[in-house]
Amino acid sequence: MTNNKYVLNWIEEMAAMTKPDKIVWIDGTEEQAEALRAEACSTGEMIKLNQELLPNCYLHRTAVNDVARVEGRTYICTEKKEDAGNINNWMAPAEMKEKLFKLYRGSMKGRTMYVIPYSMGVVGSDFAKYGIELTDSIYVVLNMLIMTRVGVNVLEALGDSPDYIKGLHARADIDEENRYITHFPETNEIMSVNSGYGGNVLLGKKCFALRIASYLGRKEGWMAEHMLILGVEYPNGDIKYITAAFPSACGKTNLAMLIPPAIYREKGYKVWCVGDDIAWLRVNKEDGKLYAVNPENGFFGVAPGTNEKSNPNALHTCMRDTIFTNVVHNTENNTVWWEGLDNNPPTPGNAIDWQGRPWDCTKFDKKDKSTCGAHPNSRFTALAKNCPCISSEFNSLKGVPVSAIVFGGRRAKTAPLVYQSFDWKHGSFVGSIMASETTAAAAGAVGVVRRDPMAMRPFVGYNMGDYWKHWVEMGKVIPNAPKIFHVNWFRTDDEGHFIWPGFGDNLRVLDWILARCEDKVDAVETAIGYVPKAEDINIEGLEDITLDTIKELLTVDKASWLEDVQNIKEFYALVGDRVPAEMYEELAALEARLNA
Ligand code: OXD
Ligand code: MN
Repeated sequence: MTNNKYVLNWIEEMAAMTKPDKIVWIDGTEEQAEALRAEACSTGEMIKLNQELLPNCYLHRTAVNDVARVEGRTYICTEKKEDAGNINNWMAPAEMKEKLFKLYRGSMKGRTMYVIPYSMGVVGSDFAKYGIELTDSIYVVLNMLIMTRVGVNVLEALGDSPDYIKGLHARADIDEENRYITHFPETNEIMSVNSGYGGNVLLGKKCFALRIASYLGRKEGWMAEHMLILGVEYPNGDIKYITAAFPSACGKTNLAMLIPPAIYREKGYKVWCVGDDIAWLRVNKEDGKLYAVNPENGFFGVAPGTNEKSNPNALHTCMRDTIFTNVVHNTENNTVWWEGLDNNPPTPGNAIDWQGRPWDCTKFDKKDKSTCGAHPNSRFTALAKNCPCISSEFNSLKGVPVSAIVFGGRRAKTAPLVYQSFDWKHGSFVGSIMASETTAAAAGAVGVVRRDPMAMRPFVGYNMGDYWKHWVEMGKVIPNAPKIFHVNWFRTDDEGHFIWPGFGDNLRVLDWILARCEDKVDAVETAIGYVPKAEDINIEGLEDITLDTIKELLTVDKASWLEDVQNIKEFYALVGDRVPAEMYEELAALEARLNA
């Protein structure tokens, strides 16, 4: 399919090491995809679901020990340790490769190596970057066909250039002890071994579009961020775009596809989804604005909790052409189910859990994860074009102009519902101090509060301090920069209940944010930034929310912020000596304002 000698030589080298029985090039055609689906079903790797109810949908189960990203085994391999920084795991490239090559050697014997040429971004656009993933997993091929743009046209666009990202994935023995997700940003390489879970093996996503791309973005003057992109359409037809960063499993997919509350719908508001997870951002030379594209082609969404109320658009998106991973198999009608879908789980005798065992829904106990039918991090891989609210700009070559950047976290008390930063530099600081609770998307303890700057803690492909410096520097080269905000949907009352209704009602907050961007509404200056006047958050049609509730949601408790300042100092110390001076200036200024 190509004469590119850089590509051909590399594949030859990788095949000499992994020793597959054969090599198959993925051309992006439906015929080839269909043949691979059939093969995966014949070996039991996938189950073909009810084609009337769920056309072109399949179910896959990963190994029980392989259900989430593994941050502890994710490495950034730069020549110098300080270039990876203290937040990333680091190993010298030569040392890591020696270790990996032992694991790869002969690992594809008796198997097929698939060559997947793919593009992140629309092929041919200024944003697009190309990659080739070699894998011995049909599941990976079929997921990549949904999540990225795959095919011959990628190779044509690449021509005989060496400028592509090399990705090697081998399932090997799915051995946890020898699982490695490794990145070599200085040589454009990604190597993943001993996993079959999406986040570790769909190398276009977190590995390329965030870790490698963030490194490239710094080198080339653009940004790769863990952000959704959405457009709010006003009754007059104007559409304003927002990007937003939230830590994993804080409802990014739900926000990206939100349905406006009735009161907004009646007025003619609409929300359009451009992306739910990753944004690539570049300065547009013509109007000096920051433009965003979603480099992906599909959604790799968390299934549990997705339902007609929380996210009807996601639910409709995954009714066709979808691969479900680690959800419950309803054998009565050959469909799928997960916790939080509806109140009708398949009955005992008709249900197989994510581990492939008979499942009894009557034994389900919310507090005991082992009784779940679907794994808490079970997923749907679905095509963006099937989403009812996909933006008409989804395939735009130039991207969409960003009015506002929104950071968010899951904070029970400290952060108010929304506040605006004073300027870009302060906004970069606000991003750097983001904090949230850990979730099921990553292996490890759940419910522990941790700092997650820009929601990029697991995804920055270089030193976190340098990354913050890049943020500060970008602010100087965007003539018409977006305004930067912070939101917190998760504030709780004294009994631990969420105060804000969230979901579609979050549009009320986005509405205020966009009004600020257009200078249409005042705000109150506080120690942490600009906070809305309570009456400027539209609560029309909200039953349990009064002006006083909004006031409560907007309070800035100086004592807990001063506590937070101490925690931020510790975190900055951990990030180390490349924390830019600008961040310390902002931190000192915040502390001074809080003490004033
Ligand atoms: C994800 C994540 O998107 O973990 O899967 O952030
Ligand atoms: Mn994510």
